[in-house]
Amino acid sequence: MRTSTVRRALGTASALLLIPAFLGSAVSSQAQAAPTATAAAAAATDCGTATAIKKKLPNGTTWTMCWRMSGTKGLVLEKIAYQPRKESQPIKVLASASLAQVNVPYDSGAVEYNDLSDIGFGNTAIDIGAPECPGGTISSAYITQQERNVKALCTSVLPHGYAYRSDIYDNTGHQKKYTKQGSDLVVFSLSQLGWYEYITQWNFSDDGTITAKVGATGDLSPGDYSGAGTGWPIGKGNRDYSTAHYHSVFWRLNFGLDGSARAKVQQFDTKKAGRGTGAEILKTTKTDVTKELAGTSALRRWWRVVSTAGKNADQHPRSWELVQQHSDHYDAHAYTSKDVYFTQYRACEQFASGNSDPACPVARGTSVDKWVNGENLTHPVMWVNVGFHHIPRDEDQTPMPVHWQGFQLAPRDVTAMSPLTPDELSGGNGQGH
Ligand SMILES: [Cu+2]
Repeated sequence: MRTSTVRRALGTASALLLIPAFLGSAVSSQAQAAPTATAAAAAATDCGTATAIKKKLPNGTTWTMCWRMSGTKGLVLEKIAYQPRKESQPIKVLASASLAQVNVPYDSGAVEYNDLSDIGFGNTAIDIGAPECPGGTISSAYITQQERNVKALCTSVLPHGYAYRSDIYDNTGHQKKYTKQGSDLVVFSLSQLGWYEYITQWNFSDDGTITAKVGATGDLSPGDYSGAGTGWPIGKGNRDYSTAHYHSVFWRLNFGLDGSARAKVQQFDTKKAGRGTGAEILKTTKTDVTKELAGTSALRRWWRVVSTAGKNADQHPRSWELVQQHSDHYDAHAYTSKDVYFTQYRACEQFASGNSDPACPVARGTSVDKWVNGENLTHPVMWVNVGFHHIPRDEDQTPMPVHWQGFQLAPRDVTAMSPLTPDELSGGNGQGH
């Protein structure tokens, strides 16, 4: 079969797409979390009109943050802090984190969508049903555009398998097995834009790793069929070619490392430097990124944001490393042709493209590539672009299996040892090993 035989119930989101006049007003609308019984808790953690989340995971790590729904950006997380088991205070990581654009151009050249700035992930938020949030808690937010409370956020704790495993000998010569299972605090929201449904998800692991990802599911658009070359035959024979397209997803990360907006950015590259006795010699060099940067991924290249305000117990500055897996960036737009941007913070710069905040000078342009213009980087904002070129397949017919794209922030020297290390091993093995 093919997807055109399926009809989606005409919910709010589908209706939005049919009414072009709606689009203009959607851009400026901001949904706010409704006042609830958790208001007192929010105030206690200084969330303002947002709502607090505080969760202690089974291995002792506590994550705290505030959440709210923006009409355009969807789920916005603020004041994200990480408190490993033996830390007396939460370690502040991010002042805010959210999506910054979802750009979907079709290979046929017929259409292109900018889902955040044109339509909005919060405006199109849909209710999460209890079976979709197993073992978790569903929280509501008032969505202005829909004039109702939407069951917009699922918060749960999910296992993620091995944290570690090691068979080692102790100092009496006895072998001992250390093994631990890890878990994540998982928060997600759902948005229904036309035929697609997007899952905006963040996993906060007990070892400090933050995983941001967007899942696309729902249905292939029955209106976007083309021919061989720009589409893939779906269903019987070679009649219906579902058009290939890109999903370029942007995230905007405003760091507040150890409570300070000031942070440093560094790029690392590893290159061959000759031949050793048994293998190639690889040398890793560090480049301080002191000015705004539009970065391109490469093998053996990575970036980190380094705290100017906090060190771990080994006197290493705390930092968070950007871990990008595969990304197929779309090179037809300047702003989608890079993998990461670091720009000097400006409050009016919130969307990677279609940034129409009147507080931003018109001359600065409306996309993130334009904002990289040589300014000193003292308060860096990281924009992560992860592209996925989706060539449909028979299996993608309704309901389309979720395809995910995202990145991670991994702690690098945030604590002197992993917070999951057993106390008896916490003396470390780095020095004099
Ligand atoms: Cu797709």
